[in-house]
Amino acid sequence: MRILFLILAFGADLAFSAIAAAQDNERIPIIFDTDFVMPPHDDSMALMLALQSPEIEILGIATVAGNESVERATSDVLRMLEIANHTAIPVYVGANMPLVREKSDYAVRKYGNWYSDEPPEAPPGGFASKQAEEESAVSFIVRTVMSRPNEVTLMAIGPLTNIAQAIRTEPGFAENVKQLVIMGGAVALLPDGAGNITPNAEFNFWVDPEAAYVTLRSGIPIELSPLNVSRKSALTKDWYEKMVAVETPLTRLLMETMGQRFEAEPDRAWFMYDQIAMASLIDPSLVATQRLYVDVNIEHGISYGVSVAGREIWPGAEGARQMNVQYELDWPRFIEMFIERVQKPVR
Ligand SMILES: [Ca+2]
Repeated sequence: MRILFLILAFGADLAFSAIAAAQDNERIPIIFDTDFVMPPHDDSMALMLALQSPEIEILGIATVAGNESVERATSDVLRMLEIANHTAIPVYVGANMPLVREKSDYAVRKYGNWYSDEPPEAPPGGFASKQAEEESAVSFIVRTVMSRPNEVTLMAIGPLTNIAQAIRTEPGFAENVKQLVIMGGAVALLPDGAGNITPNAEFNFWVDPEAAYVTLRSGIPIELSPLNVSRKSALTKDWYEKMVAVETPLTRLLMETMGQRFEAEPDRAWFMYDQIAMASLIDPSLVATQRLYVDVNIEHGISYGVSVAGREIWPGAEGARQMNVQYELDWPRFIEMFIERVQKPVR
């Protein structure tokens, strides 16, 4: 009888271990590549969603210049990991400048100089004591993908400079990436396809058009989350108030950094961008997609950095690849999931 009990107990223990292992195996290993800035910027909310989602395993975070300098992206993301109690996740510093362009026109226009010329301002609560790794972002991305062939998903929600450099550094890189989710581009073929930095160009692609061109043509399986799907979102004051109704370190940060925005403009609705790209990896049924060929214009002129999509290859787009292009969003289900995840206790 005692032996039987031991066998049962041991068996049950094995069964529990098997379940735990299965759950662990089912987590999607990702590299989070970001031009991170604290809220109200979208990258930070996309990272909150990833950190609070049991389906996702973040292997490391790579920073890149985009919204702000790579120094600002790095110091803000290090601080966010402290606030979210995830300091074990390594952070790697990536590209400080686009692949080809000397400087970002955006930085020069917005700041009057190249934004790395000045040190970043301190994030909420001050600079983190956690430090970035010595290894470069490109080295980390290449090493991780090549050591786990067809297992790693890249979540790229900034300019694609690091990803393009990884593609060019290692000839076998592209064929060993499981999937690449990109927030970028705007597709005129589908509704809501205007640009947001020039009349037709989306910001991430426009900051580094050559990197977007290299990446989209690389052959990596791509899930593209363009402005067309971002524009199906509407973060209003009502949703914001629901979001911060439960107090956690994350919702406190959202209140500190987003609250003023809704007080100043209570009737305005805000788009969500990177958050949707991240959510679509957790639950692909939140978005509708079409298979389209997508290419990026790298000719200097009025359409520099513009993404163009077609159902067939068109003259000049020879070599463009087909990818999943998101164009529709189940907004209520998306925002409810986002709020539920952000409100969970910080582990
Ligand atoms: Ca971003």
